[in-house]
Amino acid sequence: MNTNTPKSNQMPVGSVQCENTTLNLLKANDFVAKAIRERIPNICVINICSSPGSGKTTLMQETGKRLGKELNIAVLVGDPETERDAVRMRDVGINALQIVTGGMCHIEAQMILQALDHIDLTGVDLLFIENVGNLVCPAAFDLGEDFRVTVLAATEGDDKPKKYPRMFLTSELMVVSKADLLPYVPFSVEAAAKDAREVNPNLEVISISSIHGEGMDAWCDWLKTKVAEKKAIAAHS
Ligand SMILES: Nc1nc2c(ncn2[C@@H]2O[C@H](COP(=O)(O)OP(=O)(O)OP(=O)(O)O)[C@@H](O)[C@H]2O)c(=O)[nH]1
Ligand SMILES: [Mg+2]
Repeated sequence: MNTNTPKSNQMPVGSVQCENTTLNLLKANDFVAKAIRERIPNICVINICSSPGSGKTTLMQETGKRLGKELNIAVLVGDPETERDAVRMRDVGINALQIVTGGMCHIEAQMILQALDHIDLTGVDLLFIENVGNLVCPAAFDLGEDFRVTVLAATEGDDKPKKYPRMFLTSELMVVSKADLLPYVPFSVEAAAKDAREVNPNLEVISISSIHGEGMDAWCDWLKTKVAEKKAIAAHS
C-alpha cells in the first residue's frame, strides 16, 4: 500500500466507468421542489443564501421584530450542526424549526419536505428558509421557494458576484448586509451591483444594516409586496 498518495488521487479501479449522477440528483430535487410548491400554495417562501456569517439570522430576527404583528412568519433554518439559529428566531417570537444537515453544505428539497411535517404553518404568510452558509452548492438546489435572496456582507469583498455567479444568477434580490461597516471596509456597493447585474440583469439590490436599521424599510416593503403577489396568484388559481 502506498501511503503517500492522497485518496483523492487514486487511479480508477479496473475499467469501471463512473456515470455523472449529479444531473439526475438535481432532477429528483426539482421533482420534490414541485411537490413543496403544491403543498403550500398560499405561503410566500423565501430562500435566503449567503456565505457563513453574512447576517442571515440577524436579518430575519430584525424582520420578525418589525413585521411580526403584520405578517405571520415562520422559519426553517439549515446548519450542519446545532439548534442555535432556530433558538435565536424563537427568542424573538418567530416559529422556527432547525434542519440539522449533519455536515451537508446545503439544504435539499427533500429536507424541506420532511420538515413540513414537523412545523405548523397554519395561517403563515411568509416562510423563510435560511440556507446553509455557502455561495456554491445551495445555488443548485431548488427548495420550492418563490424567491431567492442572496446576502452579501460588506466585509466579504465586492468581487463575489463574478466569482460565484450561479448564486446571483438564480436570485431575485441581492442584499448587501452590514452596511454600517461600509465606511471602514474596501467594499463598493456600486461595483458589486454592477458585477451582479452583468450576471443577472433583473437582480434587485438593497443595502441593509440589520443592527442600525438602514435599508430595513425597503427590505420589509419588498417582502410585503412579494407576500401580496403570492396571495394574489394563489387566489386566482
Ligand atoms: N456590523 C454588523 N454586524 C452584523 C450585522 N448583521 C449581523 N451582524 C453580525 O454578524 C455576525 C453573524 O451574524 P448571523 O446573523 O449569525 O449570520 P448568519 O449569516 O446567520 O451566519 P450562519 O448562519 O452561521 O451562516 C454576528 O456577529 C452578527 O452580530 C449588521 O447589520 N452589522
Ligand atoms: Mg444563521
